[in-house]
Amino acid sequence: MIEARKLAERLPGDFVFGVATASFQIEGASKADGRKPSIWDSFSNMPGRVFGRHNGDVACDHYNRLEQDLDLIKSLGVEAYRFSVAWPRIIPEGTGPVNERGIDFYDRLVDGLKARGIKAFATLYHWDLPLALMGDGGWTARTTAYAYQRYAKTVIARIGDRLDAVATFNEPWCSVWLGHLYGVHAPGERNMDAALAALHFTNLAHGLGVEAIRSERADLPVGIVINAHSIYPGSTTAEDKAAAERAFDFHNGVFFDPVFKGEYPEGFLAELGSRMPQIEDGDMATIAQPLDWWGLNYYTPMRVSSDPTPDAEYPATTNAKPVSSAKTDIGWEVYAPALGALVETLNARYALPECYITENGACYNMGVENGIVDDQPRLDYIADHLSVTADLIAKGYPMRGYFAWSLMDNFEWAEGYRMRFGIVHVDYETQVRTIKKSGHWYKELAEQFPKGNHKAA
Ligand code: IFM
Repeated sequence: MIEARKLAERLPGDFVFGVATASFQIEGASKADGRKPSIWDSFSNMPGRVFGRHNGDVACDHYNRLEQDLDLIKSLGVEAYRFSVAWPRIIPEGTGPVNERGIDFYDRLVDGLKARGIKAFATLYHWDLPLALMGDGGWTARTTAYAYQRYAKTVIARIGDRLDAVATFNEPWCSVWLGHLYGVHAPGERNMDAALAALHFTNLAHGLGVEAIRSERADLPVGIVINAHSIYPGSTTAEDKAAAERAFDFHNGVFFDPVFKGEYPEGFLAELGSRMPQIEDGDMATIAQPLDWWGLNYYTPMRVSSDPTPDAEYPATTNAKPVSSAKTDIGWEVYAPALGALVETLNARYALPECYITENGACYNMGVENGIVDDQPRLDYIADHLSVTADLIAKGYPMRGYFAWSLMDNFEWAEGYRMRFGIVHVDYETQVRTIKKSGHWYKELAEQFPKGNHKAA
């Protein structure tokens, strides 16, 4: 087991330790104080979409347990909390009236963080699109990008003064490809043309959001959070290497190239450009405004082979075998070196600003026994990935902080509540929170930062 103190010695004194959550996954109170449904409320209530037809009606009841959960965060010794704002609480129909009672919740949240000396990292969009916007086509409509811009401006005008950082989007890969191409996430489409429209309008919304945020608070550090994929060819054949390049463009390049270079990848455009929605003059410049930081969410590598099926749709890849036999309970390969390789590759390809690991963690479903949750594999997973992060810093990469996913067990999207990522266990019957072994270890580590507070060994 990696000792927390030894690991701390390898990280800079101002490295930020935090915990992360997202609105739909923890808040519950889905009808409270003027909130209206999001696409995840409707999706989770459709048969066959989410395991056990679980939904977000109650979740971790965080909305009603705010103070107690903020105390929990404080008790973990972390310096920062990453949360997301629910658009359906702020502008319940997506466009139209602003719901002051919804904003009040985040007002109390950021005040509660400040009162406890915890930094606030807000994400404006973590997938809970107001359902009413589906009437216009949701993310497949250009108008949604402008609705998002107004929403972003509204949030920052009210709480931006107390935020330490803001991200426009969380993991656009999921809301675009999982939501519109693979049908696994809301709204559940399986249609490349729809997905390409969602891709461009999400990227555009990011750029419009950056403008909106800066127009309200020029000094607030703005970024985007991307679940970049660490892609390996399944073999050393030229076909598989070419497949890995295509996969890079499709899974990473379509977000990184627009945001950091102002263009879509050439290979991707050659294959799918004719099916993209209209890209208007100025769109790419809007998308590519310089950012203050970016967030990396990393969990597992992606291994691909070339798909031999004739006419296979771009990127024409299939899944290749994992290299490591270690898997988490959700079935994801555990392979920490892929985090290092990913950061190196991305920095070689793009001029990136400073980076926070905004999510990293593991799904293990052990429960409470005699008051204890012994989740040693999660502890090892986090320690190994932090160790890779320390190596990256030693090589000169600007890694500024790490947020454990997640503060507590929560609604794991299509998997419902059966998959647990928390460093704190949640009993969904009683809403009792129990800090897991990994959480105690994380606290020991986090408490040593900032290092001005270091207690002598
Ligand atoms: O729970 C999710 C989170 O919402 C986004 N990143 C990945 C996590 C684990 O699947």
